[in-house]
Amino acid sequence: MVDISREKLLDMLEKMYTIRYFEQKADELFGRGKIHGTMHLSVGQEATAVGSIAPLRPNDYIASTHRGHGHCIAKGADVRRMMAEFLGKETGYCRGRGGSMHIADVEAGNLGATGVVGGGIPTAVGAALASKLAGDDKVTICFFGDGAANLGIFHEGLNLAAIWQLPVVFVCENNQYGMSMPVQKSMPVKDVAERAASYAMPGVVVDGNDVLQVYEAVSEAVQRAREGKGPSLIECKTYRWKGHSKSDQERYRTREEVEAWKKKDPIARFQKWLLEKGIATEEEIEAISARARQIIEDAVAFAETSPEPSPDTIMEGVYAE
Ligand SMILES: Cc1ncc(C[n+]2csc(CCOP(=O)(O)OP(=O)(O)O)c2C)c(N)n1
Repeated sequence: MVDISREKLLDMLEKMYTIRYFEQKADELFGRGKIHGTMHLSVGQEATAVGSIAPLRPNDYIASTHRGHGHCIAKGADVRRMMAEFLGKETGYCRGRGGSMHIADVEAGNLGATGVVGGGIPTAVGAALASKLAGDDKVTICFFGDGAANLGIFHEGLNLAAIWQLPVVFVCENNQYGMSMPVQKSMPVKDVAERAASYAMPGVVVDGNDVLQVYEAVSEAVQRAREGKGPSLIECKTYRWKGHSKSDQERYRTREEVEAWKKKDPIARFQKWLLEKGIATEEEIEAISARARQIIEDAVAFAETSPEPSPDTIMEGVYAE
């Protein structure tokens, strides 16, 4: 039995539902022409975001990715401000100017999402260096994809973090593809986690669709980091149900493959476990799901009734003043 309170387990389920419903709603609003640009959905990957962030304290840090809605919600972002940002409203996190890939919430420890693949790695290593120099015991989790693990910045970041023994946990969300490129064709090794050995840090592979496995592995890594024992690399094997972004024709994978992964739904799996262990009843789970739906409905109402940015403010935030 995992060592997590019932209250926390149910909160984890609610966060997973909130992420799922947020993204499904964003997808729908995009289809109705209410959201412009593009976005990268993480439907199917909810267990990696929630399982990784649940072991953190509120003042610990995360650095996110271009597929970061789940990370933001799991770290406690205001879902109403997120939805307002998606709809380009003045009440959004970037006053409606950034869209889905630019949500930062530094007060909540979220150092930001980024459209630059691997861009969160130097940010996270820098934050961890700052924590070490300040002598506080904050830990930083750095999220990135399997594609990012083939970039120079990944190797530079892990190397420095290991040399300086920084309090950072590298969480690779291996969703099997970088855009349309399958991992098997882009890496000579089977697991990204094997690369940890080059930097003398623990490298662990977990089933990224099992929120409890993710939680346990990341908890251990967070503990090590907090005790001054340096970084770890956790690879979560998972899958995104939707295309890479809104412009993806999905010609690189079969419908059967997607359907097979949908059968490994991380939310259904966690619920089954909660029921089997007698931690929650069907009614309680339904209430959690209904609450998450309500959070999203409220967020949409807030966003839709929020003001558009005034054209007079178009130059604000472009140059430092
Ligand atoms: C530095 C950089 N190179 C290339 C791109 C274009 N690009 C955007 S997402 C992506 C794939 C990233 O794959 P992965 O890191 O596995 O993350 P996933 O999309 O699978 O979550 C690429 C190549 C970019 N945004 N930034």
